[in-house]
Amino acid sequence: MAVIFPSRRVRKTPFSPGVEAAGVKGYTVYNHMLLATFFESVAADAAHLKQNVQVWDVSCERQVSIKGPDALRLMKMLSPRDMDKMADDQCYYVPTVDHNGGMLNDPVAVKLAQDHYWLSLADGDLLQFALGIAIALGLDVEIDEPDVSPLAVQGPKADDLMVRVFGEEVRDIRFFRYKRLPFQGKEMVVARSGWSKQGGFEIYLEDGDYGMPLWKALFDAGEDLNVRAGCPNNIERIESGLLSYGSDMRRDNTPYECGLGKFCNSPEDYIGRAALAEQAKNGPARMIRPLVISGEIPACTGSWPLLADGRQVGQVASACYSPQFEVNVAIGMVDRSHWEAGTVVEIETEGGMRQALVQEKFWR
Ligand code: THG
Repeated sequence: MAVIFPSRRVRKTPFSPGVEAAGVKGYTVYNHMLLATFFESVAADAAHLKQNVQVWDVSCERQVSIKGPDALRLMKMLSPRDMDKMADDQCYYVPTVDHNGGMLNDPVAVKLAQDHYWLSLADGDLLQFALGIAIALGLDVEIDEPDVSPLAVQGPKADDLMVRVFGEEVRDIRFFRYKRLPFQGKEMVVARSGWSKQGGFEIYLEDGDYGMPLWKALFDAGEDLNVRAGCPNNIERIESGLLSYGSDMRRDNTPYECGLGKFCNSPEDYIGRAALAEQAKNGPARMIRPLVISGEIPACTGSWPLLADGRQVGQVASACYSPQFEVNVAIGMVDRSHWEAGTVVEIETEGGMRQALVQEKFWR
């Protein structure tokens, strides 16, 4: 494919000079911003990630800042997840839905204060939904997209690298918790989270001017750890079952269909609650399932229908060959009639029909 032109619409990030210098080979656009897709090859990047440590420019995980006296009230309307149990230093994975229970986004919520939250977005303009509700209800909140750019440090050696830049304290950060730690005199939110199952952290850079100094400090400190520039890795995330909003699920899916029902535990009357009541009780009619596809498969650049007896029983929007597990791994949305592990279905790829087997679990 041809190159992508950055512009005011297709934004660069505070770390773009580092990503370019590291030899990025592919970009996608996510929240109107550049996101790298691979450096060496997706497979080589995945192998390196599983053994070492990588620094990922995930600035495109843009924050919606919700601040003010009514911040918690708005968060409770946006979140199917019980916000009352959220600790002051906690992050929550929060499926957000519309009035029909349809997925609008699956952000990570970060609680900065009782009256201040960030929603760290997947690809979608959730700010406009939040703003619309705040305006319609006359809520006393300020909603904006601040100059906050997450940088992920992922892989089994992430703790060792982060200690060298932020100090021993990083070891005590629990999963989906954060600490405010100084870098060159500037406090940064450092959370144990990230879009891989290899462990690691996310640093929420709150001032773009510190971007390249932070990038450089991590690479200088990690030379003997074989640190490399990386990015969310399509092989690793499919193996791990990490969902990509817009691909694996969209507004025509509910959190229950996405396997995110456990995050719908709010006692409050959030937007979409009534619409989800039936699925909360009886379960969804289709669900995200891991699949193994036989034979050779082309790159999955759209979605492939799942068929059984000539009838469509779902679709696959993420699939690739896994060098580690030596099979084609895939994430499907599969009808109840065919979602049980061991069920054989057919997949219609651009390269022809393939057989696929529904799996018990992902490869995490
Ligand atoms: N980190 C931050 N922002 C993000 C992402 C992130 N925004 C975009 C995207 N990723 C949002 N989607 C996800 C999907 C999965 C997870 C986080 C964000 C995730 N899930 C774990 C899992 O499924 O095992 C843990 C969920 C939990 O137990 O709370 O990490 O990655 N800042």
